[in-house]
Amino acid sequence: MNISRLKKRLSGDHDFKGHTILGSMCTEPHKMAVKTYKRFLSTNVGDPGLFPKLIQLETEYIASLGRLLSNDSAVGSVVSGGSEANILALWSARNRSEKGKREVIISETCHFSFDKAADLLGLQLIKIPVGNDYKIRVDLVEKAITDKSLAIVGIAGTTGLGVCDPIEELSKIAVKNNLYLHVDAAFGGFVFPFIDNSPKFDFSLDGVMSITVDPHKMGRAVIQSGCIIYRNREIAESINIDVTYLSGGRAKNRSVLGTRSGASIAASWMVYNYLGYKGYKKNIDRSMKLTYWFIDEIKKIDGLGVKVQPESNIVGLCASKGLDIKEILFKIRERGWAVSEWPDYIRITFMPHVTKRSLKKFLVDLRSIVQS
Ligand code: 0PR
Repeated sequence: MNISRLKKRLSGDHDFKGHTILGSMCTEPHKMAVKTYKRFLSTNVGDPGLFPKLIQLETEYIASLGRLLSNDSAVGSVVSGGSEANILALWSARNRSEKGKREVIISETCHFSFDKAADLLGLQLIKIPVGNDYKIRVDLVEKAITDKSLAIVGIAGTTGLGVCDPIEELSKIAVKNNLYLHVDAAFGGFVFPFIDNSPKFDFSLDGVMSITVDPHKMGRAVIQSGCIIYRNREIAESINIDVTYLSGGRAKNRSVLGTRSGASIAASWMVYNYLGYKGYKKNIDRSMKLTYWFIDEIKKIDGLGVKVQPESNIVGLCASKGLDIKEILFKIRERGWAVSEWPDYIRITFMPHVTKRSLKKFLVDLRSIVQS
């Protein structure tokens, strides 16, 4: 067996270099991330005493993200992705709360990782409808609070449409009712801080206790890299487990996983420092330009439109005038495009690997399907 045989066996799968993936939140990692990841592939920070300098790097990286999100005393971990980070956030919220509080108020548009978290942690999600802007209805959040309420979750960059819940208002409600507020910025965490006049969603809001931010989405890092960032150490430590037998010495563990990739930390740190604020801004500016260009092109096609004016680099493509969006989806997939299916729209994500050239080809196919 050799690599070329394996490559041949796997050829035909989509890959980001082929530019056919228009519905994913992942992308081709930055070359510096890949190089760094390879170098530190065998490191396991689940045994932190073996890699004290890597742990220092993680602390530094989390602190940098904390500062980006208006918090000088942020503590957290680089974990496997947004799902793990969301589970950890609700785990901390639950461990710090009084007994009997088990309801989590959250938008109906939340990522399915919260359903997993609730199931695992014995919590109940109280799902709140969204308004015409596809954001959680704040009036209904207030009404949903009971003496069993434990936490509120706001989403900064929803999975379907990339919009930001009104976190500022959620924060006020959380403070007033003494509830834990977690913000799922798995997608938006590497988007909104780099867009001028974007909605407020970070630790500058008093109620926000933790934020999920994924380097393996718009952060240009490698899969698996997610971050859970807590407002302070006390929240982070509420899920600590003491591990006594490690080769590097006794340590506290506070992730879902035991064995944990040090390469993800090193690669995320590297790409963050390599690109810097300017690099990330350039990255998202490019994506937003493509997003708006694409919308202008869509408007020229009779019967197609967008679900909502985007706040990030995600567009919900919808149909009117008797066109059937499911039929369009089926036919566009048949032509080799990988797009994401939602009840009444197709999600297109304008990630760094997406080019104008591939979008032009996609639009040609879309036109021919709609006009046939
Ligand atoms: N929170 C939000 C808002 C998300 O959109 C996602 C995933 C998560 C949490 C969970 O993150 P992990 O998948 O890292 O655990 N959103 C992506 C989505 O559903 C996941 C994804 C990525 C799906 C690439 C497909 C794909 O090709 O779109």
